[in-house]
Amino acid sequence: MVKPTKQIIRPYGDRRDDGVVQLSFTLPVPLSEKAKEAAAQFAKKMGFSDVKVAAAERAADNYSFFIVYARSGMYIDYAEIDVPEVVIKKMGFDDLNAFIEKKVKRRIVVFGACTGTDTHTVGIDAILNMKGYAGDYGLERYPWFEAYNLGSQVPNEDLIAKAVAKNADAILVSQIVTQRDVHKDNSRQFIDVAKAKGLHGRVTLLLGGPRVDHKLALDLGFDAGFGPGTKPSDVANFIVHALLKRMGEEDPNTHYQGEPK
Ligand code: B12
Repeated sequence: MVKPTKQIIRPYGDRRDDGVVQLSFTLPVPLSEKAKEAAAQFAKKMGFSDVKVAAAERAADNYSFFIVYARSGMYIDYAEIDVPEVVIKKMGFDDLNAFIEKKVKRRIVVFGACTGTDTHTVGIDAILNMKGYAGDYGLERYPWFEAYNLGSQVPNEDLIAKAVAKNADAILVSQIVTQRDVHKDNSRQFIDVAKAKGLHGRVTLLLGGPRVDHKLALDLGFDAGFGPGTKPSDVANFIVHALLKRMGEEDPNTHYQGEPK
């Protein structure tokens, strides 16, 4: 393989390549000049130079919040970075519905829930609910999707059983709480059950949440991962693409990088 040409990059503050970054953190001390000096020394200990404490505020009793500008001598070779990404050419609402009607010739069935002990529903609602998110319709609004949103704290087994009963094409798992990596443990358990039921490779399995990215989802055994800012149309387009691929009808023009083989 031809090695890519180096592409060295550094952070940009005032001038290109000056290495200036902005840091924010909280220290467990009341706000004072001494606290500001502690924040500056902490930044220097992290290897930064030209440290300036730009803002310091009381965060709570005995806690202070700081914004620090500082310079780093570090750089990154951007050409060396290789990360899987969901990249598909998106179709709009009407075009995608017409495309499903023409190519799939039936409604696409999707099931979603926030599973395990997680109570957060806003993320999965954003993707599935009629009203949608950020000006984008949710999957319930698509006439060519049949979407079921089971809500929060749904056991993985229940989500899978209900999805299987309706011959679902895709299952959407939302994981918001990440304390002690509970999202990873719960997601692994979901994949174990999905494998035991023979769904792996047959049903599109999607993971989403604020600490989820495509690489993590692939590593855990899902077909794709979606993080903060995901729009329902990103998910709708991905599901259609994945389904056509399984049907052997993949449109080469909508190819995305990083998809699992
Ligand atoms: C609202 C909220 C709540 C509400 C939830 C109400 C509800 N019905 O959902 C309530 C008050 C119930 C709540 C409870 C708790 N919460 Co809370 N909560 C939040 C808060 C403020 C907003 C979350 C939110 O709605 N985001 C908006 C949505 C749109 O964003 P999103 O979830 O990231 O979803 C997007 C993407 O991630 C993606 N996506 C998400 N899921 C999926 C799934 C698929 C398949 C796909 C494709 C995409 C996708 O698409 C969405 C749209 O772009 C966050 C802090 C914050 N500002 O984020 C804390 C936060 C998530 N909560 C937190 C905690 C700790 C809790 C509690 C444990 C607190 C407690 N001690 O009781 C409990 C949870 C108990 C439990 N068993 O789960 C922590 C989690 C920390 C961590 N690292 O895990 C946070 C980060 C707050 C904090 N900084 O401490 N919470």
